[in-house]
Amino acid sequence: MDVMAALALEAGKPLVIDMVQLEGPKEGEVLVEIKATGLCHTDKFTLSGQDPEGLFPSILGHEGAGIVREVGPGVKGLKAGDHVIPLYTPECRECPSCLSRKTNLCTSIRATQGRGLMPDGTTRFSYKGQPVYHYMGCSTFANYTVIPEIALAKIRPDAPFDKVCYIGCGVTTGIGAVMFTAKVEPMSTVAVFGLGGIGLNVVQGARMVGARRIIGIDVNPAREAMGRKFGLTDFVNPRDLGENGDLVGHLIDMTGGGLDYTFECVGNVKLMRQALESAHRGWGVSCVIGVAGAGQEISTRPFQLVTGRRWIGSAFGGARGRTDVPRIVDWYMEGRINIDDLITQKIALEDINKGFEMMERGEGIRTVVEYK
Ligand code: AHE
Ligand code: ZN
Repeated sequence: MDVMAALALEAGKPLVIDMVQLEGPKEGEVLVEIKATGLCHTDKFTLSGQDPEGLFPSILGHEGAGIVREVGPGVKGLKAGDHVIPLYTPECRECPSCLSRKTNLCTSIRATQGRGLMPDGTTRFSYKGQPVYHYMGCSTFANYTVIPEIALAKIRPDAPFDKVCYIGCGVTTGIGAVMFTAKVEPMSTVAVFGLGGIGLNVVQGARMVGARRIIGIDVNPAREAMGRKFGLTDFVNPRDLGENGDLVGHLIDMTGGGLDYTFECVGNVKLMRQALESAHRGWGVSCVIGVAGAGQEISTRPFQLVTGRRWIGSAFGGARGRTDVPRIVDWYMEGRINIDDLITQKIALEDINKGFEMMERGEGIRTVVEYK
């Protein structure tokens, strides 16, 4: 079938909006009509050419929501008409990782997913007769896509696509890192490095679990007001500390010894070190969420770890997608989490490059593409 897509033909070039061809679902796969998709920094990162797994030509996008239109042979848990959120971290419930109960990083299809292919090693998309790669197993920058059943969370039918698509990445990544990965306790102190589309969700997650102090750190002063709306109690702009300002020392002074939990939400390795070193001696936990460019490395003095700080990381907020994503949709529908105020732009697919330009300029928090 012909579907409309934003194609990433080459690294560093704008996306091309055009008709592409999509084959129907094969064994264990599902055809989904995507109704809305968020634009995430990771799409921009991969488009820039910095993602070692980045493949071209491909159809990017991994933060979507839509409706099942057709199921392939062997699909048992979904039927046409079901509302779903694609999962770049699937949940097969059968692989050693899923069965371990120690991680959300299902391994059953990770190898083919990382090579831009469906589990059988082929692609469903093509353009001008040439294969086009899938992206993160989702490819939500197309109005129809094919996704394995194990990478789809079935959600309630009354949830609005243009809001809950954000649960497909940013919301779950931020709130989940607090609740599922770090397991922040009530009355904790928390610092959030980077108040963007992930960081603000860390802030609201920290508020939900009853953190008593939530310090936001961002070089953009406009983020303070938004942060306070989501639960920030303090805001620090590192630029206000002067050229050689000591951010770590400042945070340690503010908290009388350091934070119980810190979260790095930017993907900047210097910030990751500062986040670790501003965690409290003896028990502070620092969680890396931001995705750093190819070849980047983190460092600190071993002394920081010997003295009891723990450095951890979180992918998709530690959420088991098919189990946890429908619950998070419920939280939104019950008014427990705020997504509406984080979606600052809604655009048509034709304007997707303008959406990425706005992201580049740091304008707004989340842009959502709504398919007509
Ligand atoms: N090549 C990676 C993209 C980079 C990456 O690390 N992605 C994060 C999610 S960022 C969401 O905005 C991730 O958790 N990936 C899961 C994994 O298994 O690598 C990719 O995902 O394709
Ligand atoms: Zn994302």
